[in-house]
Amino acid sequence: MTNPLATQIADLKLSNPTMLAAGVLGYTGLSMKRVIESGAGAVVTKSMGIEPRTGYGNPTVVQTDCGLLNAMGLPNPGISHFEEEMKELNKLNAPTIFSIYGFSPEDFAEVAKIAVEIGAAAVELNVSCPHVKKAGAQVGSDPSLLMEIVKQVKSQIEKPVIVKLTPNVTDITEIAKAAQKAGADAICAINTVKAMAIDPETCKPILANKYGGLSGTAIKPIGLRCVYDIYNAVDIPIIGCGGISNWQDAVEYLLAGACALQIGTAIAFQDITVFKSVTDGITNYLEHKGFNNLKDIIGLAHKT
Ligand code: RRO
Repeated sequence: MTNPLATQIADLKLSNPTMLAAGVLGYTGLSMKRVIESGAGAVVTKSMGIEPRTGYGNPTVVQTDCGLLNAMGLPNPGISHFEEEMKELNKLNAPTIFSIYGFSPEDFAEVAKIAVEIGAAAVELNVSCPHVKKAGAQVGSDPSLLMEIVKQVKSQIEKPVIVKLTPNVTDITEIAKAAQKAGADAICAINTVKAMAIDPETCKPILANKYGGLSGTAIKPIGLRCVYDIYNAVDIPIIGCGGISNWQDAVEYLLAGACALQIGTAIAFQDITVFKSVTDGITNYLEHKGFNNLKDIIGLAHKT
């Protein structure tokens, strides 16, 4: 019997559409193993670069009324140090996607090559962190620079290349089209929304970096709109990300055109059982509505 929740991104096969989003529980092999065992179809690591980075000073995270605001500043051990962590993950059936970043197209290409050498099933280019200068959203808002990054990465690896986009641009579809033109295999939308919090007592911004990225339920309508628009603009698969915390959110993203879904902040507000509750909920929805499989609902909101 075929699995109604099976989905595919280029040659990457997933047993269900849920993935661990980059940045949450993605530092160690053991934490990602737990996420896979709790039902995620794939995991994405914390973004990694060539050199280790300590990131910003504290406070790096603030809880707001409607989600989390973070400015971690890309802390990571450097890609090579991740080889050890992959020993656990390479034994499992679900793919590990490496989120990578760089300060130039050459950096991205070098990190991507190492990622694949140590076991990445795909790479996700982080061109969308809202608050690291000369990386992240600064490169992902420039279509020609983005194209050069994608081309150089594609020339180095055979595995699928996913491009994670920032919503902090005037027209996200222009960036998505540039990524497709340069050879990207998939788009992930969206990274966090640039935001801030101020403490009335100290009269100062709370985050040490002042600005951060907002994630969680507040950004779901923004992510949904981006996926809906990108679906009309490109022909490559879209991974929905932003504020997914239950099966209804997941179904909305599928209807908008996503073929897979990333979950991050909901783990902080619930726990890792969220992957199973989301997949169970999608299964029940398909049955209840008389759909055969995920393909029946991907992009369906465009046809009504
Ligand atoms: O590390 C971070 O501060 C961070 C990253 Br790399 C990102 O892509 N998005 C985000 O909200 N924070």
